[in-house]
Amino acid sequence: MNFELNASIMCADFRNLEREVTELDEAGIDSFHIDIMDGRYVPNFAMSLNDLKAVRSLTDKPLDVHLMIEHPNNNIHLFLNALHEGDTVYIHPEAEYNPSTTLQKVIDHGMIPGIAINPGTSVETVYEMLRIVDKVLVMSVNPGNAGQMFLPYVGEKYERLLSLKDDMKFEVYWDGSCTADKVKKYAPMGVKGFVLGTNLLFGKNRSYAELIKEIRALA
Ligand code: S6P
Ligand code: MG
Repeated sequence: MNFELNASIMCADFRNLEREVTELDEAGIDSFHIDIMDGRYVPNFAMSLNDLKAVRSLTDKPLDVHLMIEHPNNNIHLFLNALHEGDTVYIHPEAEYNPSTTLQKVIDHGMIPGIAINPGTSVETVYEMLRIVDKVLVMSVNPGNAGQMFLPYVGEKYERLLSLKDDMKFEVYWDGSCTADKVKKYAPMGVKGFVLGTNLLFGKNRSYAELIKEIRALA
């Protein structure tokens, strides 16, 4: 089955960032997921612009940048200028007065536009934007931290979005508490990619090549 694996770099060992990125790259990861936080939209600081630039310089694979910041339109150009064409930028619609204007900036820079949907945000709230974006990152935990528990009420939202994706032309991605049972169940249902953090990829004392091979064999 064809699905993408995205490595959540905020979970990597930052003392050895170059080694982490290189090993993941060589192990066949599909993209690098970069969690940018501002301490306001979410109660944490994970990665920021310089970290993104460092990862961008260490690999030719795509980056998917998950902006958990208030009013990204104010300074999104800093991120867009640091990226390559074809990288993905997700914004949280709740964090912006006019999210479609911000998404248009992403498109005008040659990047792939995406929205990230919080567990408490309904599909109805973002419905019109589904026609603008190419990717929808569905959060199965509240944004801000790795290693949280899956919120079961989000399951219905994945199913609803999967039923809309072909008509409205977007792909669905999983972010938060991605475990083996979720890959097994949701990859065959049509989830296109999974963000891998502490549950499946990091801190295991096993090679990324081995882990990625096992995850790909789940579905
Ligand atoms: C959370 C962030 C995510 C996490 C990732 C962690 O705010 O957007 O990308 O880093 O989901 O995965 P795990 O397996 O530790 O929950
Ligand atoms: Mg994320």
